[in-house]
Amino acid sequence: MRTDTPATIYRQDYLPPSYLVDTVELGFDLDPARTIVASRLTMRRNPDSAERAIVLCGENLELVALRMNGKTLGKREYAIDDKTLRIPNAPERATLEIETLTAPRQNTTLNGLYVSNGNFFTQCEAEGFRHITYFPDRPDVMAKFTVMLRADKQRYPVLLSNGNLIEEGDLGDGRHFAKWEDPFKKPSYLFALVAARLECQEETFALADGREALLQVWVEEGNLDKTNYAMQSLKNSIRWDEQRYGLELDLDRFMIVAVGDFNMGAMENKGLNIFNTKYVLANPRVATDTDYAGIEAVVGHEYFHNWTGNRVTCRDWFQLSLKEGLTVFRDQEFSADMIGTDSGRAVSRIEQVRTLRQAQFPEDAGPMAHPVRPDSFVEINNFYTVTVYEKGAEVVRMIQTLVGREGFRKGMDLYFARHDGQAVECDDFRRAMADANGRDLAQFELWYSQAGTPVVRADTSYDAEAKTYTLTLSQSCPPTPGQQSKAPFHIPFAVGLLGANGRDLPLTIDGVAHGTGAVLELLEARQRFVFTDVAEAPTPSLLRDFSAPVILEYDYSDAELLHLFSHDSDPVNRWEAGQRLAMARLLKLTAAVAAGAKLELDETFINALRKMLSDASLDAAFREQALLLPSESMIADQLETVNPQAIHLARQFMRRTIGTELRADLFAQYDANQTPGPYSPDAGSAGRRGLKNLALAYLAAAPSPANNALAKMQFDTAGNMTDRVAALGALIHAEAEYASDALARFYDDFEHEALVVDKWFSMQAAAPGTDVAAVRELMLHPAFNIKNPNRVRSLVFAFCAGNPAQFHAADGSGYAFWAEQVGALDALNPQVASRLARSMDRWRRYAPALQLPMKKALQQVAKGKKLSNDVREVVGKALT
Ligand code: 0A1
Ligand code: ZN
Repeated sequence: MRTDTPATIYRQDYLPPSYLVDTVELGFDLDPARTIVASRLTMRRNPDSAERAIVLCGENLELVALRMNGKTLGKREYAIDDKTLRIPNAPERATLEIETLTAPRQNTTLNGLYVSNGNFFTQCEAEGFRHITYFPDRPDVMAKFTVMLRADKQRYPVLLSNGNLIEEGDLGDGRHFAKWEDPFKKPSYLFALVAARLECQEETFALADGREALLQVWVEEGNLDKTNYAMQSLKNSIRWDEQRYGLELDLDRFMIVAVGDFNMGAMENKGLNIFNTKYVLANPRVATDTDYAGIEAVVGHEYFHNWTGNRVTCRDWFQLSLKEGLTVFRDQEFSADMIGTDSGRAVSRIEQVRTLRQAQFPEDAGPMAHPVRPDSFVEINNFYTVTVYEKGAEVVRMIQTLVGREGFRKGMDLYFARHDGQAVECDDFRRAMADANGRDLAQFELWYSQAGTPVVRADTSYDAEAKTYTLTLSQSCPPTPGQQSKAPFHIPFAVGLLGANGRDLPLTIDGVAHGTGAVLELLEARQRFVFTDVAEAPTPSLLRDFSAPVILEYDYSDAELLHLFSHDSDPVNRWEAGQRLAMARLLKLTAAVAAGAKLELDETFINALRKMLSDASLDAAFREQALLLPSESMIADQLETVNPQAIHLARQFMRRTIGTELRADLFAQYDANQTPGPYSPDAGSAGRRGLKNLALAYLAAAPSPANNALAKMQFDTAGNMTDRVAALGALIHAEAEYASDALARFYDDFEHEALVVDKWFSMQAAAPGTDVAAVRELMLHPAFNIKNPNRVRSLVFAFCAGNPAQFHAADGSGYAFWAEQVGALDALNPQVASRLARSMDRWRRYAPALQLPMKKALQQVAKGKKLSNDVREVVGKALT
């Protein structure tokens, strides 16, 4: 029976599986219209369960045959509904043989077995395997898989699955087969198959223990010129995990396959990672520096899952952050180590902080707020969130800050020693870290169980006579859905004190010298820390390196911020000081726009930016970060009532003023940061391009014939995609005459590169001049395809989530468009629809004139007849 209110699943209701599966033999007769799946499961009763029935999950399957221990089961010997197959009174040991039918070509959800551009792929996390065959589809059931694939040889020359290829050959009748065996037991969500016409770049790679592994990157025909960077990133990942964590590749063969239709970034299936093309394909002609960085991070991420996720997996999906938070932390550290300099490490930290503020803090303050380890969900696919991933990574990072790098490694070693081959909980990870280091991390558990972003308020006083400096920290955390009051968190709080000369002062706390930086541990609601022998009234540098994912409140004066912006030895706080200076002004400007008052920007601020821009002692990448303004949505987050147009105008005014006032300096930096010679995506070159292109963007914000000519010149002569899109963006934002020609030319040049066409759509969708009507027009373009998630993200998401001033048009047209698109997408792909639905999460914070049409649009979606659980949960929570 389907009801209107979908069931909520609670973490506390966890029960162990009734039966365990030792081996799985799967046979696939692949046909896009009608694929036959034969499964043979050897099962035994779980001594830890009181339940006597075998319970298998299965959805959208046609059951053809069911045998137990060699005997066909009669209709009365099992019960079946649209989600479950139950065999009551099953024997202690059972061999089940199940035959089912599915229709992969009809599968537009991209979940389970589906067809993309004529090729077969699977996506089984979190609960996709149940769309392929009946199975106890839960991560705590781990089994050994053997897979036989049969398909037409011409059409599907490549047949891949997890583990090792043990046999292949012809079947006659134009079909062929391949048999794969995965030596490691795994949960069903890590199963994968690919049957396709593909080509690969391959290499053998020497592992630390002397074994050799075969590495392959599989792509569609015509893309072998874009696989080098993914292959290089894979090799770097393998090396890094060996060196930093002593973790080796445990397979003889490791494959990456790129697919153009994919709901997420990539998937860590054992030995057969399946990737969104966006995170595999790159060459200088089609990919930007950001794309290259994304490939390195995601290749690393999926590879690192082999240990943190696959060898040790999750007991249940509430534990998702056990693998995701830890693996994001690992990929962040990998990327930072690949840059290899302190300054580069700081830039990656700054980017992480920006993501948190841009996406995670708003989530934690909205209707979908949930703990890193959620307590309940309706649809697990809605919980692949920035909270589980990025905040989860921050939680792991804080543990490392508390126990130190070496202590963290000891904790990891103990974690694997205890749990290799198991399905465990977040608590098991925390316990391993605590036990390996003799630390009490009991209070730290609250980071997993309490939602919301803590606010830490700092107050300071200097006693010149006693030469003491007192820092008082108080913490609080706002209520979140289902959690009215919060207990104090265990917060690592890194600090330094700057003298008037800009240098760090030595720190002494309770008679103990701490060098020039200390990590304080805030455990109480309010705690005092007294620094002694402080020779002068210092400027405090608080929450260095963003040592905890909190909102820090401190009444910095402009003078203190300017001092930190010029001198702080912690680059993250140096950047932060600049962000605070900019934010204060952006908020004033926003109020001025709304009041119709005159807009002004002080010279002190402009001069600070000028100095930063031209400080050749600093890396270009850092200067770029320091000159980037807080985004419109970050500004919105600071306001009680959001007026998106006022925010946009205020920020535009600041950008234009920077472009005007710093014109000469921007031109100078534009010239100074050229990267002659062949393109290389290394951090140094990317940083120079970043600063150069930021200079171009500021110049374009203050359009003039000379500025526009510079953008045109760069567009016409660009030797790589980074420079080309930067120039095109500048032309579009300057509304330069040449912009439409440039857009047309860009399309003509890259019409056959899907990922570049995505850029073409998204640049237009996010442009200030693009309204709903223009987006609707773009949707009629022959290259738009609502079934392709990348394309939908590049147009519909880029507009609804990335163009706030237009999306929130006063006439409510943006909201009506949103409702329409959520509905249309939901009928095809609920996961994608549900993500789009989230762009209205924070509707209550907008001015009353916008709130009403937003609420109406949400209600309209909510009353949709055939709404998926995915979308129902999101809009339901938004309206609660
Ligand atoms: N585990 C993957 C993310 C992922 C999750 C769900 C998917 O389909 C619904 C696909 C991928 C990762 O963290 O990379
Ligand atoms: Zn992951």
